[in-house]
Amino acid sequence: MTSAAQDHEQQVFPPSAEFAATANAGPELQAAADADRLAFWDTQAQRLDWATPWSEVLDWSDAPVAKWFVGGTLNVAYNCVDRHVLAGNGDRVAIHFEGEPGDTRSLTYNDLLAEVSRAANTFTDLGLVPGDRVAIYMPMIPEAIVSMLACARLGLTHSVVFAGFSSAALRSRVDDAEAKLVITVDGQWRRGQAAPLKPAADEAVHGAASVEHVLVVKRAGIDVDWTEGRDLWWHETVEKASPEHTPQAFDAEHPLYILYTSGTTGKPKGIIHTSGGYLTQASYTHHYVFDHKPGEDVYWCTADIGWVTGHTYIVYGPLSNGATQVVYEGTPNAPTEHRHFEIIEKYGVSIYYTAPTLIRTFMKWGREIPDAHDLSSIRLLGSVGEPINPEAWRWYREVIGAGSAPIVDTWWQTETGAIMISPLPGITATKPGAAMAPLPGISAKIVDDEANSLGKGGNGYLVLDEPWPAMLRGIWGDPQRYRETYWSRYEDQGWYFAGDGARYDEDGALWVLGRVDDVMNISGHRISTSEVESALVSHPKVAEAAVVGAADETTGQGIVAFVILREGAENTGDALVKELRDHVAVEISPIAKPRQLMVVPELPKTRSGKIMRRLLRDVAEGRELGDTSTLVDPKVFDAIRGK
Ligand code: 6R9
Repeated sequence: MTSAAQDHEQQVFPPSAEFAATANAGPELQAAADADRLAFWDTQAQRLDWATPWSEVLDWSDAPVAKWFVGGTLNVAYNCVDRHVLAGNGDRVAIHFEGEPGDTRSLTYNDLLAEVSRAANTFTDLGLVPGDRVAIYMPMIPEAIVSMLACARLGLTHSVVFAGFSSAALRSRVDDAEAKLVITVDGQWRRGQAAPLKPAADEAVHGAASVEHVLVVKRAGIDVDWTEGRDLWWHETVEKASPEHTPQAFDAEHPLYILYTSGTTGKPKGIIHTSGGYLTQASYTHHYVFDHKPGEDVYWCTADIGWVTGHTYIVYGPLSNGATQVVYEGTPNAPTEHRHFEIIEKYGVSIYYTAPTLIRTFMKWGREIPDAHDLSSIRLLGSVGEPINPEAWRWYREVIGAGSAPIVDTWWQTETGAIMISPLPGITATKPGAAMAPLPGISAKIVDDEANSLGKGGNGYLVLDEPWPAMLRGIWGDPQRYRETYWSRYEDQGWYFAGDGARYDEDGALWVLGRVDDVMNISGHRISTSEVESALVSHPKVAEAAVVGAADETTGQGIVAFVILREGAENTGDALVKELRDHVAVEISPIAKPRQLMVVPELPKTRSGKIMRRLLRDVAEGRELGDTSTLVDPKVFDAIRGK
C-alpha cells in the first residue's frame, strides 16, 4: 500500500483534558481487568441488584456453552425499572417518545413501572408461565419496550421480529420458537402513511399451532380483521390491568431472549441470550463506552428494537443504568431531512449512537441541514453496524460533533450481545475508522489460518479467545449448528470465530475490515472491500460506494465497484470512471483499482441498512440474483442492471 492510504492511520485524536476530567472510565479499569479478569467481571456484576449472590463467576466446563454468575438470581425488569423508582428516581423521564406523525409522550420510571406491571399481569392472566416464548412484531413505540420488559419480568423469553419483515419471516420465527403470544399493532406510521401491520401478523399466525393469542396495540387507528377468542386489544386488557406486580427472581442463565440473525445459509439462526451475564455487560458497556451520566445525559440510539442494537442499547443497557432516552418511531427524512436534528435540538440529546450508512446519507443530503440546528448539546457520538470509513468518521465529528465530540466506533455482533471492541472516551486516543482495542475484560486476537497470533501490521481473522458475560449461549433448537458456526474453525484452540477480518496497524490500533467473505484476494494481495469503499468515498464526487470481489481468470478476483454520486456531482461517463479508478490507485495502490466501476442511483440494502454485497457479486459476475427477500427495495436492481 502507498503511504497515502495510510494517512488516516497517522491521524490521532487524543481525548481532551476536559472530557477526560469527568469521564466514567479511568485507567484503573484496564488495570483491574488485567490483574484478574474474572474478579473484574465479579465487580461489574455488582452494578446490578441480585436476589441471590452467585457462587462462581464463570463455569466454562461445558464449553462452548458458558454459565456466568453461577447460582445467582435476579429479575432483569426489576433492574431496569423498579430499582430506579425505589432509589427515588421515579420522576425521571425514561423515554421521550417522538411519534412519526408528531405526537409525543414522555414516560417516567414511575410510568414505566406501572405499564410494565400492567402488561405482566395481563400476560399472566393469559396463562403464560416462565420459559414460554412471546413474539413481538411492533414498530418503535413505547409499548414495544414495555412488552419486552414485561416478558423479562415474568421470565418469558421474547423474540422480537423487525416490523419491516414479511409475514413469512415472522411465521418461520414464530414456528421455530413455538411462540404462544404474538404482540403487534394495527398499523405503523411510515413517511406520513399509516401502513397496516396486523394483516401480516394474521397471515403469519394463521395455522401456527403454538399461537394462543394475538395482542394488538392500536397505533394507527385503522380497521383490522378480528379473530374472536384469539385477538385482544391492548387498551382493553393491559390498560385495564393492575399497575401493581411483584417480580420474582430468575436464575442468571434463564433465557431472556431469542433474536434471529441471518447466517451464511438461508435459515436464520435464533441467537439465545440469557439474563445475568448479558445484563452485566449491557450495563457496563453502556456506562463506560457512552460515558453515560444518569440524570444528566439525554441519550439517543437510533436503532430499531428489531435488531440487537435496539435490544442492548435502547432497552437493557440504558434502562439498567437509569437513562433518559429518546425513542423515535420513524425514518430520518419524515417529513423532511431535518427530523433527526430537530429531535436532537428539541430534547438536548447529548449522546447520539447511529450507523455509518445513516452518516453517509446525511453527508449526501449536505451539511447545511445539520448546520441549520443547534446541536451543541451533543458531547459523544457512537457508530455501529459496519466499518466506518475515515471520511464519514471525520464528517461525523466535524459536522455533528462540532469538531470536538469523541467518537466511539463500537464493534460487536448479535452473537456477542454487547460491545466488545471500542475506544473508551476520555482514555483512548482514536483514529478515524478504527475500533481501536478490546474493552477491559474482553479478550480478542487477530490470527491467521494456522491460528498464529498476529501482531502490529498483521492482517487476519478476528477471534475472541476468552468467554465473555453477554456471549450467546447457543442457537435455538440447534446446538450442533452453534458449535459448527462459531467454534469449529479454531476448535483446538477453543476460540470463537467472529467471521470478520481485522488488522493491527503499526501503532497496534485494531481495525475491523468487515466480514471475511468480503475480503478480496487480488493477485495474492488481500484487499478489504471497505478499504476500497473508503477510498472511493473520500473522492469529493462520491456519496456512497459498495465494492465486491468478482471472480477473475487472471487475478483470482477482480474489484467491482458500485458508486452513488453526491448531489450536484456531474456524471461525465468514462472520464469520471477513470478519475475514480485513478483516485483509488492513489489512495491505496494500483492493485486496488476497480476492474469495473458503475455509477448507480441506489445500492441494495437490507432493512437494517447493510449493503447486500452477495447480490452485488451476483450482478458483477453476471449471475441470476439470489434471494432478494430481505431487501428494502428489490427494484433497485432494475436500475443497476440498466447500466
Ligand atoms: C451490532 C451489530 C454484526 C456484524 C459484524 C461486523 C459488522 C458491526 C462494526 C462492524 C466494523 C464496527 N460490524 N459493528 N464492523 N466496525 N464498529 O451490528 O450486530 O447486525 O449482528 O452485525 O456487523 O461485520 O460481524 P449484527
